[in-house]
Amino acid sequence: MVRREHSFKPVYTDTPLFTDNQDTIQEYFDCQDDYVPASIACPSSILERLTSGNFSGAVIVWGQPSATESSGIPPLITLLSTRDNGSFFPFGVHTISYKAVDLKNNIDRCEFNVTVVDGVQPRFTNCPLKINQVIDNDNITGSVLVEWDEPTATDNSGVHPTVVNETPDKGPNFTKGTHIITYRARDEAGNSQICTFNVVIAIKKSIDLIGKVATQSSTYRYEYTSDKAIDGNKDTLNHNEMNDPHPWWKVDLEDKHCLVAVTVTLRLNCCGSRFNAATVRAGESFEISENQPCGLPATEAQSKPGAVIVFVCDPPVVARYVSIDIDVTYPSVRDDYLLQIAEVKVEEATNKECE
Ligand SMILES: [Ca+2]
Ligand SMILES: [Ca+2]
Repeated sequence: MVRREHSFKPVYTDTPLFTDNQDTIQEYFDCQDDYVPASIACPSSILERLTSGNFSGAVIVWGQPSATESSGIPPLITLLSTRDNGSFFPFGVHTISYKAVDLKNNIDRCEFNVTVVDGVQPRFTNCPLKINQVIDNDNITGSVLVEWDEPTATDNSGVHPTVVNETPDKGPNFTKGTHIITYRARDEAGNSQICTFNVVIAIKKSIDLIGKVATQSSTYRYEYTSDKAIDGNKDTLNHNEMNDPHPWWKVDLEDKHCLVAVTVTLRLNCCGSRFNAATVRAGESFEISENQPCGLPATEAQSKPGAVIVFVCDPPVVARYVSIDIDVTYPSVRDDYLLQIAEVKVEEATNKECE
């Protein structure tokens, strides 16, 4: 039996280095005074949280691990992980490990974590704008169908976020008032973004136009004055002069109203096509050209004798004046264009959707 007393550290080897008198293996140590085998120290774990940009991970750089042993010859350091220092790391936790091997094939290992966190909110690619709807004053259900395109969203992670409506869904049960609709998109990391819009339901009612002051660009004959378009009688009508270069008709509502629709009933028995390209305007200006159109100009298909044509003001418009004029520059306008209107109906909202 060999007994040694030294201040060295043992190093394990594959074969016995010596035996005792009975050929019994007693020690497997290669004993070298003051030799300290390889020792490696990894950098601290890294936490990277993205808060902006459209990236699904991040490029991560860390400091090289340090390794020592007592001979003064640096151990060989090898990266054991598949991801390199300075490479792209997708969101998640990645364990990085190294080993150090010294001249005597002593091995030491170390590891640390690289964690990349998605802190970027999803982004809505479409979110409806304010929706205005009107229901008639005499609607017995008091509700109206409202529909919209489903909002959609994307996320920097490349994974589609979940999109959930947290408020009333589209459908037939919208009652008067302002309804705030909120959709929420949430990514896998829990970041969320909202899409919100208002659905404003107005109860519409007609403004009594009888007795209001109406004017027009020209009058064909005395029985076709401007007031005939608002006298409550569909057998009477206004009528501009033939060859009026820009026929128009206008009514003064006397006060400002929040208008949602203007309905025009054409002369019953004749000449509907003359109304083609007629434009309804509403606004606060006495000059009709300064007011915004409600809806699109009348089409040839709409312009029939006795036709009832609805011009929707969407969004509702604050107006004191409502006018109708022919856009004489319209490509399909006829040579004999002029206004022959049996009745005009103007409808306003009763709540505050003009605000
Ligand atoms: Ca995200
Ligand atoms: Ca009339």
